[in-house]
Order: sequence, then structure tokens, then C-alpha cells
Amino acid sequence: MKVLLIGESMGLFMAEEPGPLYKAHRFISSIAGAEYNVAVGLSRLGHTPVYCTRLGEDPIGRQILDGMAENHIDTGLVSRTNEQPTGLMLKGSTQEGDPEIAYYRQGSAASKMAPRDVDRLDLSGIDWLHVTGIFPAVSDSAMSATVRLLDRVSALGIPVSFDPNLRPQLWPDERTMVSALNRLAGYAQVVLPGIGEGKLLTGHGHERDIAAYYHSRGAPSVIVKLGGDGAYYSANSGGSGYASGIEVERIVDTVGAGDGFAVGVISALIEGLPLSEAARRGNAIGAIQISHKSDNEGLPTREELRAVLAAGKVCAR
Ligand code: KDG
Repeated sequence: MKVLLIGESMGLFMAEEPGPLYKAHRFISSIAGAEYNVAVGLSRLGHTPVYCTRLGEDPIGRQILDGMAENHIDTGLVSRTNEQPTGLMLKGSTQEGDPEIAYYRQGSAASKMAPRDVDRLDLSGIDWLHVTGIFPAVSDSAMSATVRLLDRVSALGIPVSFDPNLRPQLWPDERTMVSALNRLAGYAQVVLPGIGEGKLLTGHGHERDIAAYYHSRGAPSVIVKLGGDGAYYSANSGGSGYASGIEVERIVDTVGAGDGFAVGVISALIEGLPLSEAARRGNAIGAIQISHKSDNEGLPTREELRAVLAAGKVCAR
């Protein structure tokens, strides 16, 4: 199945030794970007991700393009420019909790995307669109491009999944972030907030009420991610419950867990599995993801996924 993603992928430099980023000397180079991570994960499971973005005509842009090709991501909707650089991101190494992050993406090539860039996209053959709250946060024109794309795919009846992926540092203030993300969620068939995100976005403290909030705004399905406790899923048409968490022997890096979760949910739904199974697969891929350092290199093949689902846990590598 063909899944369209729109986003910004960046050069990622991961510190090798633990400690604050400003003291790091050695970095491993890789590729970041929530939508890129989801694209890699879908491709590993045999689907065809089509990635729409804009890259600089620079070495990082070239590295990302090569990364897409290696991962069998369709690059037909990638454009390149000499006018702005590709964005960058640094990530610290930590033994515990979320790693330190520093962005160098303001004014990047992707941030200059605008509605005219999505007006000319050929959407024939697209089965699904996945949107996160990161790309629309990078600039006003990226927000407008996202809305234009959502309008276009909605008119064509293409289903949409939406992961709010809160990045407060990319928004001018919390109020703007909350109203923009809830507006975007209104287009989605499946909304995928983390429990903390859901609380902030809806003002409700319980996963059931968060799901009810998005149902009342038109989303047929909601899955609230509960971290190690798994996920709560709810379908407007009836059917809700909990998918229990998958045990992880050693957490290496929490970044990208939500993207892994989205891969599980989208792949399951486009394969016709029920929402409960989508939540279970989301938990499994999220768990695999946090057992790896890179934002996307650990994403599983179908065999690896099957093994984790059968074992109910991810063993330390
Ligand atoms: O979800 C993982 C992403 O956070 C990471 O790959 C980079 O897209 C990114 C961002 O903006 O934080």
C-alpha cells in the first residue's frame, strides 16, 4: 500500500559519549525526522512510503536522498534547492530519560514549503496520509501546506492518521500549538496522542476522556499511548480497550518511540486489522524502537516484528 508523508528530514548528529551536548566531541551521523522514521518503518514492513519534502543542494540533503533510496522510500515528491540548507539536529547521549536535543532548522529548505508545493502533487494511487504536528510547526507556510494537503486528500476520501508529536520549542506559544494541532486532528481518521500530549491538548486527565474529545471532533478512531503501560484504543463505532505494553529489557533511546508506534498502527490498519491489533502492533514497534540508539535504524522487518509479538518482550541487544 502507498502511504504519503509530508515532513522535514534532517541530518542527525548523535553524541557518542554521555553528558551535555556542549561537551560532546564525537558524533555519529544519521538521519532524523518523525515522518522519515515512519516512512522507513513502513518500508521495512513491505509498504511503499511516498515522502514529500524539500532538501538543500548540500551534502546532508544528498545523504538524506541516499538514505531514502536505500530504504526504498519513493522520492518522486522530493525537491531540492540551492536557496536554503537542509536542517540539522544534534542529539545527546543519556543513560536515563529523554536525550538533549538541539535544532538547526530555522529557515531550512523544508521550512520554506508552501501550499503551491502541494497543489501540484499527483495523489493518484495514494492509500493513506500520515501527518505529524512537527512539520506544521516549522513555519507558517509549512502549516498552510499541511492544511492544503489535508483538504486535498480529504476531498479524495484518503484516510489520514495524525500524531500530534508536541515540540513546544518550535511553536510561538502553547495556545497557538494547542489550537493548531487540534485543528489538524480534526481531519484525521485516527488520532495518536501520547497521554501527556492528550492531557495538554484536550484539558482532560484520563485516556477515555481524551479519546471522547477527539471523537466529538470527528475522529472515528483514537489510540492514546500510555508508555510502558501500552495503549488505550477507542473506536467511535464501539469497541475500546487496552493493549498491554511490551516489556523492554534495556531502554537505549526514547526518541522515535511514537514514530515506531505510528508505523505499527498504520501498517496494521492498511492491512485490514482491527484497532485493537493496530494498538498491539504499535506497542511492539515502539518498544523495539526504544531499544535502539538511532531514530530509525532499529525499525523491524516483518520477521523481527513477529518474533517480538510472539515473545511479548524485546530482549537487550
Ligand atoms: O520523533 C522523532 C523525531 O523527534 C526526530 O527524529 C526528529 O522530527 C524530529 C524532531 O523534529 O524532533
